[in-house]
Amino acid sequence: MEDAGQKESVPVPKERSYFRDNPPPKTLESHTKLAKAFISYHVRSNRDVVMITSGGTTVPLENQTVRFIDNFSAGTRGATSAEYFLEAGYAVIFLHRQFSLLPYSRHYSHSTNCFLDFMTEGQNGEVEVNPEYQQKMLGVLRKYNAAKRENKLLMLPFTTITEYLWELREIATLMRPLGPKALFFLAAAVSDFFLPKDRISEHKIQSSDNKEPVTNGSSKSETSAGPPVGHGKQLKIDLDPVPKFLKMLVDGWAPEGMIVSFKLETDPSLLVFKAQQALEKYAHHLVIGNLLSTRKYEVVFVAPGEEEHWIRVPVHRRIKSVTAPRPDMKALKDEQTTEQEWFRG
Ligand code: 9Z3
Repeated sequence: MEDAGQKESVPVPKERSYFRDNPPPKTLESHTKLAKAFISYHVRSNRDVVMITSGGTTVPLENQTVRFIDNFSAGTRGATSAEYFLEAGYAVIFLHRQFSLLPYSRHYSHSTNCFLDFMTEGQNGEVEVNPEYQQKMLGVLRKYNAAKRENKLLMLPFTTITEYLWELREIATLMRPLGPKALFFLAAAVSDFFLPKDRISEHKIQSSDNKEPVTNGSSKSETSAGPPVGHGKQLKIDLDPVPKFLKMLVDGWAPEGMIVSFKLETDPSLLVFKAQQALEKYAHHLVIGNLLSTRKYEVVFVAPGEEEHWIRVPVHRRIKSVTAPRPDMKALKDEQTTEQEWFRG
């Protein structure tokens, strides 16, 4: 209870206190500089710019992070979409989880083949691309080089949910001069929960109460009152909800931009409902819904005032399993054909 004479404290909105309490990443300044130059260049050339977010966001459990919670995403949707947006003439800011799939290199970096399998040794001991892969690699290489030459692809990595939100806020704000020529394509898997700065332990969380080092294979604590080494404590984690950043993006950071968000569910009966709910709550332009198990060959488009619209890859073009390792390069080729059909709708 407050004293009668005491001033009522004005609550700080959760969104604002999030950025006040969780410091920006060290890379923010350099990324902002790069993004500023990139955006100004494309404002001058009157080009559409899309910010694609891609990959999972982590929630560190320790400040010096040994353990973290992660959100599922390999970055396939984001990296593949980036290639198609570039082909459609957009400049792309690719805000991605570090070490997740990247546009163009994805064709080689995460294939079942080791990248060295694409190489062969030439007659004079030089390294060459295996003739089997040359034609396709040349096509990919040309597109990649064109994107670089024309300054149309800016890749910025993040790891944690906090880094992601800081970068998103900063870059979205920088994109404002683009007006309706700014598009946001939010494919990153964003954690709904996080551990606030003031509750994160600095060091690795210990699994036992023993504080003294073990000597000669026995611990002092084994003879004292504490539990013996090896008897683990339970770890209970109390997470806070991540503030609804989509609301901030739509209303504050990018009021003129077109915003496409993704909704990932595992329960089919929830997907469309949750997508519609997001649309009602945030009033943006499009939600693309997908289920974890079928995300590679079907998605549902949910737009304001329209019937939901499913896009499905025909059954004969689907790869057998989205999780099993691909047995050979044929499967990789099939997957790429599949994704082209997805994009063509
Ligand atoms: C997605 O639904 C993406 O399509 C996938 C792509 C993560 C499934 P992969 O990278 O997978 O190809 O392996 N993203 C989830 C988007 C998300 O987390 N949305 C949040 C929400 O709906 C905020 S916009 O609350």
